Parts: sequence; C-alpha cells; structure tokens
Amino acid sequence: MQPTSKQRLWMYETMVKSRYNEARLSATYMEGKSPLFNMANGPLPGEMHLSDGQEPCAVGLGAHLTKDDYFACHHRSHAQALAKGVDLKRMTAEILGRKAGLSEGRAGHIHIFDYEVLFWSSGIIGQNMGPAVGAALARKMRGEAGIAIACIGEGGANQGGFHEAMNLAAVWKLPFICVIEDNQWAVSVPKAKSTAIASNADRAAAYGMPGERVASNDPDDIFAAVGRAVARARAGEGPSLLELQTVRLQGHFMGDPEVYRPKAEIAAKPEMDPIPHYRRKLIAAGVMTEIEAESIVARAHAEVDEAFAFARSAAEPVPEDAFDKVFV
Ligand SMILES: Cc1ncc(C[n+]2csc(CCOP(=O)(O)OP(=O)(O)O)c2C)c(N)n1
Repeated sequence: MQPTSKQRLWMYETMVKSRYNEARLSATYMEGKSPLFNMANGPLPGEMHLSDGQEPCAVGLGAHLTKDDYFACHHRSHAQALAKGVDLKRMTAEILGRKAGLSEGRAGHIHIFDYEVLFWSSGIIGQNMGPAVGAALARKMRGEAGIAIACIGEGGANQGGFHEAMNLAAVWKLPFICVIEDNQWAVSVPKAKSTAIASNADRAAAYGMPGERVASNDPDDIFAAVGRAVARARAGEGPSLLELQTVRLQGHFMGDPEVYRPKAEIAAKPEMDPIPHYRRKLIAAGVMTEIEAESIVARAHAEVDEAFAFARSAAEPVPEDAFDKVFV
C-alpha cells in the first residue's frame, strides 16, 4: 500500500512541524539554564526528550489512524502526538505547565494525554503496552471500531510487561499493533548490548503473530508496513509487531553530552536526517515543487509559533489547583 500524494504532503508537513516544534521547545528549555546547566531552572524545568530523527515513524503511523484508534506512546512522543492530531496549543501549554494545558499543567512533556483523540504517553518504559492491549480488548469486547497501538523504544522491548502484553494480545487475537522504534540507543546502551537478536521482528513468531522490520526510516516505507498491520487489525485478524529502524538525532535528553556515542555516528547525523531526504524525494517525484515545499514549511512554522504564543501568554495554575482532581 503506497501513500497518496495528499498523504505524502501531510507526512512531510507534519514532520517539518514536529522538527520546528522541537527546536522551539529546546530554545525555550535552555532559557535560564546557562552558563550552569541546571534542570530545575528556566520556564521549562525537568527532563526534555526530543524526537528529532524519529518523525517518519510518527507520520507513517499517524497517516493510518482515526480518532477511534488508541495510541499509547513513550517518553519521546511529541512527533507522535502531532501525528495523532493532539491539539498543539494545548500540548505546548501543558509542556510549559500552564492551566490551559491538556492536563492543566500537571503532567508536563512526558505525560501527554488527549482524550479527544485517544492519545497518551508515559515515562515508565514499556508501561504503555498493558493499557494499550486493554484498550484493544475493550474495542473487541464491545464490538467497536478502532484499534490500539503501543509505541515503545527498542530498550522498552526488554521490559517484562512487553512480553506479557504481546502474549495476551495474540492469545485474545486483539486489534493491536506493537511498534518498536529502534533508534539503536537506550540512553547510553547500544541495542547490541541489551538485545541478543538484531531484529525484534523475529520475536513476533514466539507470540504467534506477524513481525516486520522496516530499515529505511522513510515515511513511505513505514506507511506501507503500518498499512498492512492496520488492515489486519481492522479485519479482526489479530495483532502485529513492527520494528522501525530510525535515528535519534539528539542526545537521550537535553543536556546529554553523548560521550558514549561513537564520533563517526555523531558526525553522520546530518546525513541521517530523514526530513531533507523526504523533501528531495517528493520534489523528484513531482509531488511538490521547491516553492510549494517552502510554503509548507512556512505554514508549519506559523502554526508552531502560534501555539508557543498561546502557551507563553497562558496563565499558570495557582497553588490551590494542586489539590484539584487528586484522589484522596
Ligand atoms: C521502567 C523504567 N525503567 C527505567 C527508566 C529510565 N529510562 C528512561 S528512558 C530509558 C531508555 C529507554 O530507551 P528506549 O526504550 O530505547 O527509548 P529511547 O529513549 O531510545 O527513545 C530509561 C532506561 C524508566 N523511565 N522506566
């Protein structure tokens, strides 16, 4: 299954939007954090994990999903959130801890939750697998349309909860897809030191489901593979496992000096960037011209700028709000 021109343009625009969103987030994050880097300082305290390089996974998935599909993501999830249609203004306000945020500023950047489009993310590695399988079970038991996707890193694929969830999804033949974004690194641990096999797609056989690895970090290839898994899930044929080879262009989190990463790999980052590749590909295929590409970039940037203007002028919660919506 190949994407239409319209879908390809949407994938390009969403990748560009996500990349610029990360750039604005990282600039905002660095405010007040120099000369001495202290995570507690600035308008955006705490950790910040950026998804630069992994945008093709987000858009190749998002292009197939509807509002009825659950999407449970990980700690590096801004691109996926955008691709699922999470409200950018409210997401930015959430990340900046504002009352207008998706969770009224309580959750921050790792725990993006948008019930309107059934998207959530968690910072507990592999935690999203069980709830996503539960969501798929609910869809099946109620006879409802919609499937569930869990997206984890290749490091997360070694968590115990991953295996339990995969087994149940297969035994119950659920409308579920597990997507492993293999960026080769789990913080500073390379995949070869945590995983005895090169491709996690091989694990699918052990659960009795199809497994596929996409090694290109190209939105069109990912779109095609996801399309096969989504069609299977929607047809009631059960779950699938996909491993997408991608690249983490930034450190594990902001402030990570990446001393553990081979110098050659760091030097190759510009060449590994999927967005310029896709831009050239779409122009060569006649899907867009240089001028059209530039107007897409301008539109995407304007949307992000608008979201930041909204978030930065939005009110902060008051201390009393801390006791609201809390189970006691
Ligand atoms: C259960 C659990 N263990 C450890 C951590 C600390 N931690 C945060 S991110 C991370 C690495 C995750 O690697 P991977 O799943 O490959 O995702 P990536 O960061 O590469 O996107 C770890 C160990 C955590 N958040 N949750």
